[in-house]
Amino acid sequence: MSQRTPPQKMTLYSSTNCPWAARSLIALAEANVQYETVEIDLDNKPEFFLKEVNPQGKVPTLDYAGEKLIESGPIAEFVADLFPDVGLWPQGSTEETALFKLRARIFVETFITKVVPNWAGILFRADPAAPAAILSAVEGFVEPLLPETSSAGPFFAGRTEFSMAEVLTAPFAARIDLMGRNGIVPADVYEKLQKLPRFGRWMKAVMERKSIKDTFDEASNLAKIKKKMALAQEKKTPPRL
Ligand SMILES: N[C@@H](CCC(=O)N[C@@H](CS)C(=O)NCC(=O)O)C(=O)O
Repeated sequence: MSQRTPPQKMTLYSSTNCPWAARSLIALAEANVQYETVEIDLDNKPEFFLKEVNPQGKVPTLDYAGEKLIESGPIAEFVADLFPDVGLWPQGSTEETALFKLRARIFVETFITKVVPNWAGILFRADPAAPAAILSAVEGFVEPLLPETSSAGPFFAGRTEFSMAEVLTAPFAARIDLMGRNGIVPADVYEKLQKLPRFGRWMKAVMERKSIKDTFDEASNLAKIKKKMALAQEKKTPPRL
């Protein structure tokens, strides 16, 4: 299917290994829209990026017809609003729609506040307790919010297509899955995650989604994850006598 042209020119300032930027990449891929990407090296930010694009120096930043939009959540919301037919949010102001949005937002908030800090615990603190904490957060908080396995689709609320619930959480789920497949999340923990009936089904479907396959550079992310973990490990090592 040919890509749709946006109403105005779009340029996304992004970084391959950033899960927040991945939210924008996924939303734009779901919308199948044309845009330009500028890869920002976060370890060596170009001067023009800080001066002309985002003085905060953060990705994602979306340039929409000259207006610089920041923050991954609002950027994804903007894409969903600009292309409502994509269905990232259900349309219409019905009670059903309002409840879907509310529940999806609770799901995203739960994922980000309960699971992501433990994922960050592996990455930035080399915390040996973090993988088990991911499992218990998913089991305790995320699993009950996902649809039953008898539902038509594996995605949030039993949908067969992505909604904003996936756009905003999939980058983190994909990175946890990658870490599981590469032994960074230990095999027993990863296996238990995969065997959770709802989450296991959801995560598998997320990884098979075209917008994830097209936007997630596994080799680059894995290398960066290993580098960050090595740095975290070094900091934890007490100085030699
Ligand atoms: N709240 C922001 C977080 C974005 C963020 O922290 N991006 C990181 C990369 S993953 C970044 O740009 N870091 C560069 C810096 O903070 O200097 C969002 O959701 O867009």
